[in-house]
Amino acid sequence: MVSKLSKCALSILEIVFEKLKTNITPDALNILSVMFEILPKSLFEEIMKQLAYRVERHNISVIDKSDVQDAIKSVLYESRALPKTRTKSPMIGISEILEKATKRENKKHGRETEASCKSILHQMEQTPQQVLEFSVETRGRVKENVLASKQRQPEASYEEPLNKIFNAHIREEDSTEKLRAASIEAIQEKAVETVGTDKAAFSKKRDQIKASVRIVKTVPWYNLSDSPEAFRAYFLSRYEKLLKILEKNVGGRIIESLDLKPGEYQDTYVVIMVDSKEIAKNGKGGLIVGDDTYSRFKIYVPFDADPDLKAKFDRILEDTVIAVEIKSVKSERFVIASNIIFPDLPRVRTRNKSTEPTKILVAADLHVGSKQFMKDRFERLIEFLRGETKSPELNEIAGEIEYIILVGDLVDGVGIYPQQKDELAIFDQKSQYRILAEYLSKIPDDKLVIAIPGNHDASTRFIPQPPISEKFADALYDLSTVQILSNPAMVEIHGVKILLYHGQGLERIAGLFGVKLENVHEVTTELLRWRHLCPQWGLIPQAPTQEDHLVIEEEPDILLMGHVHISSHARHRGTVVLTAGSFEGLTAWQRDIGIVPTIGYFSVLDLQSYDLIIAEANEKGIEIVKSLRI
Ligand code: D5M
Ligand code: FE
Ligand code: ZN
Repeated sequence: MVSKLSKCALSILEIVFEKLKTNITPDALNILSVMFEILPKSLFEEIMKQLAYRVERHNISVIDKSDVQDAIKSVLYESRALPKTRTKSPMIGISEILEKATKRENKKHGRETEASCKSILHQMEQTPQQVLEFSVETRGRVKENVLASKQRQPEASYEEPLNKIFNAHIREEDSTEKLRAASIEAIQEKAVETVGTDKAAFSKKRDQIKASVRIVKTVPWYNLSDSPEAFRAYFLSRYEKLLKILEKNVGGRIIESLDLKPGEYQDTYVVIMVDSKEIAKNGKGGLIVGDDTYSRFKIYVPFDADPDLKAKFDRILEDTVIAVEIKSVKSERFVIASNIIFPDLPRVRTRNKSTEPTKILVAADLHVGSKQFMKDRFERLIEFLRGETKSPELNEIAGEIEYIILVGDLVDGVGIYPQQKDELAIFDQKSQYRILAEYLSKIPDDKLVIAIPGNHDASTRFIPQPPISEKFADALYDLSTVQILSNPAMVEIHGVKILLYHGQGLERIAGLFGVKLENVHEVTTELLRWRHLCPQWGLIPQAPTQEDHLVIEEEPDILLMGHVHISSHARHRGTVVLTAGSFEGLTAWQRDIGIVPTIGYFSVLDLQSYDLIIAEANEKGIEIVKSLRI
């Protein structure tokens, strides 16, 4: 079997294992050799890195096949090699993946690979699969015996720099303060630097820009641990943040499960993190299993009591935090509900608006570097921003746009999913950013570009994603007109609070609710109800950071997302929610999953009047698709 490994794979193995003075069992080597054969090189290298990390961390001196399996699972879990319809099981369908790969490879390599894959599949099935890191099950267990006690673990547990493994290009850890200072500096630079002919006018405008942007939140690079303590701290942080919001919403007292005594109740609530829900056997109600910080208990939600209750029950996702009004308590561990309250936005709220007319332009998913990057359409967009269209009306709109907000997937990246190389035109991420920077440098200097990473950018593969790595996107960092923040991030422009999130998980949430992506606006507003950008753990790669940065703590006036490649707009309790279209054409992968992208679509929103324009950049130029006041 060793002979099947090519020179390259052997040299990788040698480097890794020589350095670590580790032995490798023949069956482990066997699995690796097949993985080398059937996976793209970049994925194989990630697997080797992950393995090296495990060896280092667990002090392993002999690598067994289960170590290899774990490493493979972790890496595949991060990549798109996941089966498309993953069930609730945290296990990635590794046998499915191998099976598919075998079928594919059989065509190329003939029967030998088939035999070896089969034997490996067999071996894997013999070994009980271990629980993945960051899995739902890990979370479940952690929550069960950990949320039930209020003590946080000491912070010392955050010493494993996991990101070192998952992101070779990691930057030094920055403090939020440092980032803020840097961003203010960048904006100040705009104020002093003068370009173009009308220098005085530009510099005056830049002064205004400087005065009108405040970075409310950007997530710095983090160190990470997959220990139970890390999960515990993460979920406690989520619970506590949402409890604070719920405390304002409920019109009664909140009690802890410790104080649940049998009897009837009024104006009394428990606040739980949902573990699971199901329709009760009688079909007339729902059952929720949830935790507060003391214990796990069951809640029965009678649908006949209030027609709203069924609708509310349907909206609950796992790991959301909700308040339940208690009708009665049957036993210490069984509550009958009379109402469900979501953290949500307040019903009555004054939406912030700018005191002067100013517009933001929102675009996402440029995917520079993809064969499908719609260069011509993007050039029409830049022309529009330069006020160089044939339409005086459009040029006037462009003149009022002061901020260009790009919500992720700026470039296509490299090795983001298996077989991506077939879709790539530019194979090096640094060059992809360089080309993007070239385009962005053509935008007039009196406009500020604010950009965040998406799952294709050079940041972590988990959310939250720190700002794009400077090492890869140096060309962007060199532009004083570009400000890069994390995903998610919050800025305040002219007093208007804007939450930026790439949108990872939207496709999964839509799937859970049976909503087609064309109707994504039906689920985007749900994020505001849950006050969380992706509540159900495990839908997408998520990091158990010390603090849950995905909780929507401050009430946003505007929530901007991309990712789904479909333009949408919605409004919930005064907050505008937009998803941008894409500047990437339909890829084979997207065709497979049945996505119909709105290509070349972008939005322009006035922060004073909340007039919204949805427009399309196409071969002819810029066409306004829709105008409305939102
Ligand atoms: O996402 C491109 C499109 O693919 C977008 O509509 C979301 C969808 N997408 C992304 N990841 C997944 C997974 N894992 N399953 C199903 N659909 C997905 P992009 O991020 O640009 O590749
Ligand atoms: Fe995208
Ligand atoms: Zn994306």
